[in-house]
Amino acid sequence: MKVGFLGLPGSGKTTLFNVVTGREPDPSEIGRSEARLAVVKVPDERAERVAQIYDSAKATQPEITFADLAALHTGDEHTRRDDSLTKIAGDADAFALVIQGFGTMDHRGGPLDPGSDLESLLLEMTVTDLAIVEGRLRRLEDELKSSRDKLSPERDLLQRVERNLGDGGPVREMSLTPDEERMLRGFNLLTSKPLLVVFNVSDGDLRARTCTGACQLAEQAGLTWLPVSAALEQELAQLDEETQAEFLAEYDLDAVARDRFVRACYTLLDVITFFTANRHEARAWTISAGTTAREAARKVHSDLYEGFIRAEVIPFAKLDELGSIAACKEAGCVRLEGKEYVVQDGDIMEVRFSR
Ligand SMILES: Nc1nc2c(ncn2[C@@H]2O[C@H](COP(=O)(O)OP(=O)(O)OP(=O)(O)O)[C@@H](O)[C@H]2O)c(=O)[nH]1
Ligand SMILES: [Mg+2]
Repeated sequence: MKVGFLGLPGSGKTTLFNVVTGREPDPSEIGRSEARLAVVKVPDERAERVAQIYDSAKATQPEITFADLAALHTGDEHTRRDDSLTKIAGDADAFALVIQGFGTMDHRGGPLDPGSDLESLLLEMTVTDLAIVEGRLRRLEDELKSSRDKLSPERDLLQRVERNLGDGGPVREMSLTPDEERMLRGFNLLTSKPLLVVFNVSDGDLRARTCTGACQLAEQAGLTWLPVSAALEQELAQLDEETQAEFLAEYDLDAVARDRFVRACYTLLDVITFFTANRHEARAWTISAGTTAREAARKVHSDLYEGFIRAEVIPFAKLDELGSIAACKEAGCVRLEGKEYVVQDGDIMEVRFSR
């Protein structure tokens, strides 16, 4: 799972990225254009328990990758098309849109206006998707002349997407069948991915849990939003736990931005965790809710996907309660599932496959 930080220049992407991933600021990286990646462990105490029962040498926690992406330019600033948003965004599974809410001036020296920044970023994403869909539709018309009906479902779907985007609607809000979702996946459309709006606000706004009206805009657009103060959190990270706790209490926050942010990403991404375990390692894997057993097996290794026969599944709750695999077998809690089985949060899966 990869979450990309998108935003206008100077909105605080890198500061927030450092806070969330626990990295030290590096002045040499200012103004660079390539993405920086960092993997963050998301502690899940079930991994330790699985390791204990399977007598595994180690327990590996679930991970989430964050990408500090290059700054985005909108409107008249957006001149160079090779800096296209799709290229910047890469293969992220979701985006955190970082909006500047601190200070009085924006990156161009104009008055700070988080609402207008949010609107122009959302528009930029929609316009980018629209260009991709229209390009594909043009090519399809030619291909349809030679191969007729085979491609017409794709055309019909893309026309629906085009109309939806044209009305300003993000793809993530369309109701699509699993087949349609599969068809669209390859286009990597920006508005099809979950989006979290992060308002990087001043201390005062953090206390008030607001962002000068812009948060209402996010709500109207049906988006989840989170107020943080990246600069404050950077200072917080240098303090000992006790002083940190005092600070958090003063701002009436239940956790540091890192934890609040990772939690919000998990909810937003609608992900679940499954486990694999053997003598060497008990490992937690993060997948989207609704993933089938065969697709989940692909996360572990492509051989497991290719040669998938079936999966032996034990739910974590049963394993935890009964305390051993033998006891689970005896109680009839080890199930055999086929490739279409929808993996459940906490499943321990052993895949049977042919080479
Ligand atoms: N006061 C205040 N300043 C901040 C905050 N977050 C970031 N800054 C400052 O704003 C400037 C830009 O922050 P960055 O984190 O580099 O922003 P960015 O979005 O990564 O910038 P680009 O990568 O150049 O687009 C830096 O000088 C930060 O110290 C904040 O919450 N409050
Ligand atoms: Mg930066």
